Amino acid sequence: MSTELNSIKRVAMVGLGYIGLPTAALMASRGLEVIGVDVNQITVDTINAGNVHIVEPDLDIVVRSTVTTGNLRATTVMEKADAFLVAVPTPFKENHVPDLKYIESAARMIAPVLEKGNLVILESTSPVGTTEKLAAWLAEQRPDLSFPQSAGENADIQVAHCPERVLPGYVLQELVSNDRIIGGMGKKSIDKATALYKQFVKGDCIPTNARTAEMAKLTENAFRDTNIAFANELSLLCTKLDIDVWELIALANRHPRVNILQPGPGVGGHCIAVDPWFIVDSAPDLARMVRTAREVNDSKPHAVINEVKEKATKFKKPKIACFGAAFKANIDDLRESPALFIITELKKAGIGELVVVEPNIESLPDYLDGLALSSVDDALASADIVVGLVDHDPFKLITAKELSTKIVLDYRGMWR
Ligand code: SAJ
Repeated sequence: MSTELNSIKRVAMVGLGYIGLPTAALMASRGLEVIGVDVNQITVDTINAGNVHIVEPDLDIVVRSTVTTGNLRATTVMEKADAFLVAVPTPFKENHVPDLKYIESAARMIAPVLEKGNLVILESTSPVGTTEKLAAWLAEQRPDLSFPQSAGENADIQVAHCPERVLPGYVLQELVSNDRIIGGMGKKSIDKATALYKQFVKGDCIPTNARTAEMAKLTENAFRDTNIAFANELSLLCTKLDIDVWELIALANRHPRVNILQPGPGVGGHCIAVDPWFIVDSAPDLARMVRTAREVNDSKPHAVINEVKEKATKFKKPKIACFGAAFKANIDDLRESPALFIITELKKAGIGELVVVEPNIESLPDYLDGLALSSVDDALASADIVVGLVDHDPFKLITAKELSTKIVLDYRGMWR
């Protein structure tokens, strides 16, 4: 590999969240000098003290060791670097229109310190065309430098999109083992980005252009969303037809070419429930299946709420225990959680007495004021209706005997 390609020694990671921090720590553990840049002073202070602000297996160990060796340092102020990686949120605004304001402000932070020879990589999941927008925002602020959209291979600054594709709960492992899509704005950016990722990725680094890389990431999550929507639709059909949906899917999946995912109380998190809308927004008339899958999955929590309410009518003052508030099993992340939405709506409805069991968090959000967290045993001791919302490992240990006197609504198939 040429010296120019190996010239990345100092990396700035913009955004120290669920993706940025593990990636920054991993790169630092491979000997790169990594500056983590985040707008949140508390996040920066926490990391510089060798601690972490998110729950992810082994992340605390890697952060502590790389902060101790000095390879990882956090700051709120942008500094010069050889490569800039952007891992900021890409949420949507009203009507599911993508909101690129965090990428735009990352561009504003990076532009003043850019120097000839730098590489800028967008890792955030983004609508098609965002990498080109990022390059345009940088060019606007630095007319003294050339960028790939106008200067191609000879540009002073190279720009690429290398989407993250790691599963929360397995981030450090998947950052190394997953294949990485390297979507460049030209060959030189692909080569430079590949040289950087090769320092810590064991999977293949697969070259493509930036637009295809953007769409590939959205396609992966839309595929999963569609498959889960199919499972969720089956669960509604099975309730009506008096069939056990878990048994049905297990049987269908015995076919060598069928692989249906699992139904649940809805699809949550900040990826699968968001990213397909970026495809819909780019071509609303064409993305009919992607939109319908989103609508099916978004309707599932309402079906759950209706079912709980209906069961509750059997009691004067029902005691309802909700098991799980996170968006999926064995994590602490409440973002876009269907379980939390269901709990919130049940509380608003004011039916009976509500308790929540969520072993991965210390307290519920403030707006659920008055709702306390309960232990598994206390909740089981008093509940008339047990609602299984998240299949956390400790919940799977609850026995049929413990549930025998309860009305059980198991939306994860963990107590069958
Ligand atoms: N879910 C089901 N049934 C299933 C699988 C999942 O109801 O059979 C639900 C989960 O409970 C959760 C939601 O779907 O509420 C999303 O969970 P997930 O585990 O499918 O995905 P995420 O959001 O944690 O991570 C996804 C991953 N994408 C794919 O598997 C295609 C991950 O690889 C991406 O990196 C991540 O999105 C991302 O950052 O985009």
